[in-house]
Parts: sequence; structure tokens; C-alpha cells
Amino acid sequence: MTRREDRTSSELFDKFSYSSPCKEVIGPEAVLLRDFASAAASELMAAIATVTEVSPFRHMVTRRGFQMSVAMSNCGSVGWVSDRTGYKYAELDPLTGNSWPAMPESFRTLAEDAAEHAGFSSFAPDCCLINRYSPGAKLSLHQDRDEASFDWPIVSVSLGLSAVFLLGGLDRNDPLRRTELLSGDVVVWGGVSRLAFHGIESLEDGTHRFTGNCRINLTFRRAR
Ligand code: MD3
Ligand code: FE
Repeated sequence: MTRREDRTSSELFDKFSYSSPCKEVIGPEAVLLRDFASAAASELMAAIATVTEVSPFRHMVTRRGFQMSVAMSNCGSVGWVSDRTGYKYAELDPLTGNSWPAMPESFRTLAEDAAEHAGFSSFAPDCCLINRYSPGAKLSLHQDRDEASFDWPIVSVSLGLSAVFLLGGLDRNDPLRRTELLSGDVVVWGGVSRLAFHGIESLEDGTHRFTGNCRINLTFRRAR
């Protein structure tokens, strides 16, 4: 067994480029775990309903005053929010004035297991952003860089209608790779992919047994 320091970059590449029907490499240190969340999906949907009774979905505005087409809520010790002052993590939900709901155990366990499975140990998320896409909603190309450290991976879980995910590189003009994300798919983003540009194309109309006519994405992050 080679010690970690002894590994060559090609051995590290091998570790992340291992592919099987349910573990697909979609970028450097970006691992797609197809169906990883499917067994937990009904439990996750019930937990989403509980969380959003306390902190309802809402359309936030950007610094420039545009309303986002994606409706959002959060759970965990902090939540990601956007308003006319910009993007930030906040301990209180600005809509209710109260703390965000605690992160459900089913959420936490799934995120930690997925990170471990993808090769990232001891991920302990303190925030889960819940994104709800109705037909026509999209997320323009952006980077996630409001967190204190980029050393932790991000885990994302797709539920309901499928969507086309766009993955670029570290430069906004880098070519984009399109990947369809289906209900139950989990993606773990670490290393150099952590700061890659990414987005979601406009959601197509449809119906799904879990969500009706929408897609829900859970994004787990370590914000602080
Ligand atoms: C790639 N959400 O909330 S999750 C976001 O489906 C966000 O709702 C999308 O991008 C969604 O910020 C995509 C997948 C994702 C999340 C974080 C990433 C992909 C990422 C960070 C770096 C690179
Ligand atoms: Fe993002």
C-alpha cells in the first residue's frame, strides 16, 4: 500500500476516474453517483415538506434586483441568502426572523455517506440549500464561492423532474459539458471542480411522482 504522499498524480487520477454503472466521473474530482438517493427519496421528500413548513420556499432577489426563477429555502445552522446587498450565509431566515430548521438526520446521513463514497472523508455540512425548479426556471452559469473554505466538497441531490446540468471549468468561457441529472442522482464536487462554473438549463415541463411538476435539488455545503 502506497502512502498518500507517495501517490503519483496518475494514481490520484485513477482513484477518481474509476467508473462503474453507478459511479461516473463527470469532471476532475466531480463524481456522479447515479441513483444514490433513490432508496431515501420518499423520506427526503417528507423531510423537505417539514422544513419548508417552517421556512417556506421563496424567490430571492439578486444584488441587481432581479427575482430568481428558482424558489429556495435552507436548513442547518446557516442558510444561503441573496438580497440587494449581495449573497451571504445567514443564521436567521430573513422571511421568518427565526433560525433555519435543523438539518434532518436523513439529509445529513445521505450527504456524509455520498461524500465518503466519492472519496472525501469527514465532510460535515452545516448548510443545505433547497432549490425548487418549476418549468422554465433555470440557474445561470456561476461559481459557488461564498463559503469560508473551498477545501470541503459540495454534495448535490436531485429529486423529481430531470434537468440538464452544465459543467464548465475555472474560466467562465471554458467549454461546457451537459449532463442530465435524474431523480435520485447525487453529485459530489471537490478539488479543482469545487470552483468550476456550473448552471442548470431551463426546466422542461413534466410530471414526477415525488414532486409533481417540479425538480428539487439539495445542495450540501460547509459554509463556515
Ligand atoms: C459544481 N445548484 O445551488 S447542484 C447552487 O441543481 C447550484 O440546483 C444547482 O448550483 C442545482 O449553487 C446545481 C450541483 C452543483 C453544486 C455545486 C457545485 C454543482 C457544482 C459547485 C462546484 C461545481
Ligand atoms: Fe452552484
